[in-house]
Amino acid sequence: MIHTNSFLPLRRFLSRSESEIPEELQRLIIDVAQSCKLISMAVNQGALGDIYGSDDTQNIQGEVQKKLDIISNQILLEGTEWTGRIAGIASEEMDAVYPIPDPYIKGEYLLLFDPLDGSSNIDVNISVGTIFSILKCPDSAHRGSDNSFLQPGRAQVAAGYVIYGSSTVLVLTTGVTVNAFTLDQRLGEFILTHPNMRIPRSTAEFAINTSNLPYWTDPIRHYIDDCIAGKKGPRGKQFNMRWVGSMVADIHRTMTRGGIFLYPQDSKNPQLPAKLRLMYEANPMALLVETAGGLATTGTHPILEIQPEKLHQRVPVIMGSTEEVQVVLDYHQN
Ligand code: AHM
Ligand code: MG
Repeated sequence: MIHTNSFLPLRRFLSRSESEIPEELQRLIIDVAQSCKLISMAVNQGALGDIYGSDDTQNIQGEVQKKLDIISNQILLEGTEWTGRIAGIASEEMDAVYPIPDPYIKGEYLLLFDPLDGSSNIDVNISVGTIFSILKCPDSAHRGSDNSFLQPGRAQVAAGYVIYGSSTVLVLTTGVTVNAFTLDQRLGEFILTHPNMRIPRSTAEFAINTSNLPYWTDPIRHYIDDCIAGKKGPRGKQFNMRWVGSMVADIHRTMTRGGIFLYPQDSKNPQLPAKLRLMYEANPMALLVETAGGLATTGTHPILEIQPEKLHQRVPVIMGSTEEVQVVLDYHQN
């Protein structure tokens, strides 16, 4: 009945993909997607489920953990640890690398995730998401150790996010194209709905938390001043501004209709000159954005080239439509 050429569930898409995705990687992506369906169900429960509010715990970043942060982390661990496909797991919500427990077999991949990004939006019913990154585990005596995770973003073999919004959408790349799949709630399947996503090269929409303005560096302040100056300013065009406060939602809008997303360096807290985490937020998003034809930079370095020094490293993030990101790079150079 539904077997038309345009009906392509994730599993079938992966198996017939142009880039010959190794079978174990296909299965791992499906495991992650499966866990995200459960997270989506939990998110949808809202006030009917016991998911709102905070726990009495803090993560390694000193942030209070929301109940849904912990639930989502647990769902992803339980959905992937037993499969024999991964050698270790790293998460925003866990201080150290999570070793695959006995008696499960260790596999050849490393999985990293921010289980529930945009936590501050959970209790107010605004879109949140899951971000994930998959690396090949180097063959070494210390398979799955902290060091085996410290690979630049270019080494990612797959990356994606799932947005829990008005619909649940998985956006995925294995480095060749970017494709989005909408969760069909009746079938319980992710169905290809946005093949080969491309980010428009130019834009007149920026996303930044302007309450941090007093703490930005000069290039960022000048760039935003010039955007706000509109048609009469040096940019000569009217800009629009959006800031959801969930990176997944802000990047999904950017991926879909173009834009520029900035969480730049700031001096608000000298201990934390950047907010977003390199390995499970910036890197997967940068791979998606660049594969879709956009650019991702810190302002001075391509994000995907950074050699990580620690698991929870933070990094300034500027990404989106190529021409606009290039303008920000020019502000930094001049
Ligand atoms: P989280 O992973 O603890 O949710 O924090 C990351 C989030 C991003 O999703 C979002 O872009 C940013 O923090 C919003 O920060 P702010 O509240 O400073 O605007
Ligand atoms: Mg996050």
